[in-house]
Amino acid sequence: MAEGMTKTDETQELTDGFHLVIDALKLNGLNTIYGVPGIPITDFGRMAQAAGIRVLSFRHEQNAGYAAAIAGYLTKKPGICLTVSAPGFLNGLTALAHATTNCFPMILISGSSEREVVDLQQGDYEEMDQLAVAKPLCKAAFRVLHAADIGIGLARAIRSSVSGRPGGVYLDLPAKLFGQVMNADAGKKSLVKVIDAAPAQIPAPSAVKRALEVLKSAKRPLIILGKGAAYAQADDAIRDLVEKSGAPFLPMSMAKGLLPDTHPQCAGAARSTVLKDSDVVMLIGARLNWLLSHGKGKTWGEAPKKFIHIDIEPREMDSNVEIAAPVVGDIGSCVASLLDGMGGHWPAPPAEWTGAVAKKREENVAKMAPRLMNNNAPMDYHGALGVLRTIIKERPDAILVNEGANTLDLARGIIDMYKPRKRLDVGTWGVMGVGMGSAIAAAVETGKPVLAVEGDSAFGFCGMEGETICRYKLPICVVIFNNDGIYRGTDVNAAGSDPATTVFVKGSRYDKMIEAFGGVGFNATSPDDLKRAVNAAMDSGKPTLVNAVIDPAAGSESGRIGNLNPQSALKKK
Ligand SMILES: Cc1ncc(C[n+]2csc(CCOP(=O)(O)OP(=O)(O)O)c2C)c(N)n1
Ligand SMILES: [Mg+2]
Repeated sequence: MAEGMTKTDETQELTDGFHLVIDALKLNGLNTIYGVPGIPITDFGRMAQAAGIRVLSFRHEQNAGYAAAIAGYLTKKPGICLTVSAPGFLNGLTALAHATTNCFPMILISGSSEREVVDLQQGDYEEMDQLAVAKPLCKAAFRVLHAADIGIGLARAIRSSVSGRPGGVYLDLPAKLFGQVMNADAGKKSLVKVIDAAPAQIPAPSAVKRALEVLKSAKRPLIILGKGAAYAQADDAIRDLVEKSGAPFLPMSMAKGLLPDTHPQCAGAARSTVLKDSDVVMLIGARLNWLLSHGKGKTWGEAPKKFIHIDIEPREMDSNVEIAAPVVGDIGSCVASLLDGMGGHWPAPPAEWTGAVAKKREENVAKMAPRLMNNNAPMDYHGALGVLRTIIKERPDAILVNEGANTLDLARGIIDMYKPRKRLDVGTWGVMGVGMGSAIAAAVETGKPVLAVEGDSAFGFCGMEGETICRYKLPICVVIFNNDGIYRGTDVNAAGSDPATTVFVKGSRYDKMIEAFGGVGFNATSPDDLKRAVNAAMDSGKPTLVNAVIDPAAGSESGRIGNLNPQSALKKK
């Protein structure tokens, strides 16, 4: 008789830890799991699949974790990643930390070894105090020891991941828990359906009033949209606010498309001008971190600036510079309150300002245009990206995944986005290797075609998931910008022995990798080739990998952020 059971239990229907976890997930509408099987969660995966949960098996937990992270971003429900103990857990942990840094809701559920043995450090199979390891790297971490607590455990994990500022949560499920048996009725009653998991957080009316006063005082207003604004799914209200304000807006990378990049107020192509010359800056779900040069220094110019900051996390305020008007609340509620307060007649910003921004933008767009039309072979970034830009324009519903250095920075500037949450990239940390996990989750969660534009180095971190893409027959076209290396393919090792640290095998044929798994491979040496190959892939919806041959000398060190490389004060001899 199982521990904790009474005599009468034997005649009653029973359930166990396996089924309680499955039932708890389903009760809360969590119907997809991204993971890698093994002890102690292999049977759990099988049972979850049998119970109607979609369980996607990856080749490496880190990629499953990145998939769960972006699933959370796209759906506002925690993405679930499932891993085995110690090594699998650690592989998933990078993605959990990435989710937390990016404010994506995600739950890493990991099997773990026996507490009694782990705590006495007696050398259990895959022994590790996973809860302690996870804690500093996520928003919250929980362990469930009793089957009767599974419902509460998952409820705490869900609420922690999505409420307030979303983030990653770790849920530790020791092997023994899965096999624990309890009365089925009591088990059912122990489950918790989380009601209103991310409650609205309404901003104070006085904060809204203050923010509108500051905005109204602006001669040169600017609105910056972050991925928090895209996450909020308050798309119509955000568009109304931007349009009513008449201010130029600058989308951060993953906020592109919240309003189309071709919108007359979009200042994407006049970024340096608006950052330097604006006098009032309203940040919506964007943080003043390194990506915005911490709100100070050369990028932001000399003129005094006032910041209005809309964010759900009060501690974000004044994190880098003084915030004149903090508005704390969820983005949807904040934007709705601001719109209310603006009323019917909001004065347009001075035409001198909006005109100057529009002029700069047109100049920059015109300067870029001929470069995007070149048909050079081997291709440069502009020729190749010019083609992909048109393909996204013609297929605005497709999801664009993007990583690399030059491949990322140039694609971000060149490829216009037209709809919200269609651009998925490396996020706050600039992580290489998020591409395939993001592409898989994007296809699975939205059912839309995916175009993944990948540096050859970036792809190397996650390329084995090409098999996963083929196995699940996902409509993903991967384009590898193959410039033979990291940043460039031209470095030479001065010592003359091994290859230089930043170069790969020259002329590699990544297209052959996907053919090994039954996918379609193309080798594209010109923009015309690339156009044909990608259009065919997007039309067919078949797993495709295009090896786009890029001039190895075309890129620059670290793409657009070469200035972050440390320099020695010692002059070279
Ligand atoms: C996990 C991780 N490891 C290492 C890096 C450092 N890094 C930044 S960009 C990059 C690769 C850039 O090369 P590639 O993807 O080929 O793009 P390219 O500039 O050549 O177009 C690397 C390794 C990183 N950002 N993330
Ligand atoms: Mg490269």
